[in-house]
Amino acid sequence: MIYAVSDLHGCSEKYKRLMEAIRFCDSDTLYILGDVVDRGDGGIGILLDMMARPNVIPIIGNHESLALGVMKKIAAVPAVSKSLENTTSYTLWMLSGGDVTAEAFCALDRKTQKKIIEYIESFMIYDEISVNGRKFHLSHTLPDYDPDKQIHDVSYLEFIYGEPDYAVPYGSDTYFVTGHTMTMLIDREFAGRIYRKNNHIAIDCGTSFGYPLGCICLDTLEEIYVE
Ligand SMILES: [Mn+2]
Repeated sequence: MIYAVSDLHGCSEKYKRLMEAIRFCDSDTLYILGDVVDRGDGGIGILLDMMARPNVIPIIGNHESLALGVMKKIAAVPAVSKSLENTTSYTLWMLSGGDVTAEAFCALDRKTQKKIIEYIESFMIYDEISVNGRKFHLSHTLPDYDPDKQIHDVSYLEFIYGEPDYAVPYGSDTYFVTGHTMTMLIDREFAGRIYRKNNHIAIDCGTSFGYPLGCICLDTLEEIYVE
């Protein structure tokens, strides 16, 4: 089976419970649509687990993008230095809940730090797959709807910071699976649940704010939730 989940935000216990709930095995594939780190303190632990699983396919989110720049600087010096604390990227990361991730990253040995950097650098920006005759586009987020815009015209920043128009179907024969925007902010009726409307499948249920972690099986469109 092929599954998709997003915005784990350091909630490593929910990640573990999800893997148990879906009985994730070697023949399965799990897409993680970004924002693994920050807010909750288990982000680095989740990344280390993901790295050891070739059948987990990571797609980059804005939080990894932000973390990556700072992680590279931290890996070049023994810890967070005073000069680093004064940089815009570090301040932005801290304002985005990166303090717990920075702390866990600094506690790692240099070799593991480098492995994590290389791993994040390998994250895809988006993927397009067919499962059981259904087409899926998977990315952290999408830009505003523009009928003239092809997917290869979408910029990296739009794929990690964009604000999709969930009221508009972006395609007639493709499901657009995204995270980044909590479903309760799309439509309050979907608070804590996966949003499925207009060929959109929005899967960030707001787990880092206490809502369940939502996961969708792309073979069956079954929704799985763990508390
Ligand atoms: Mn995001």
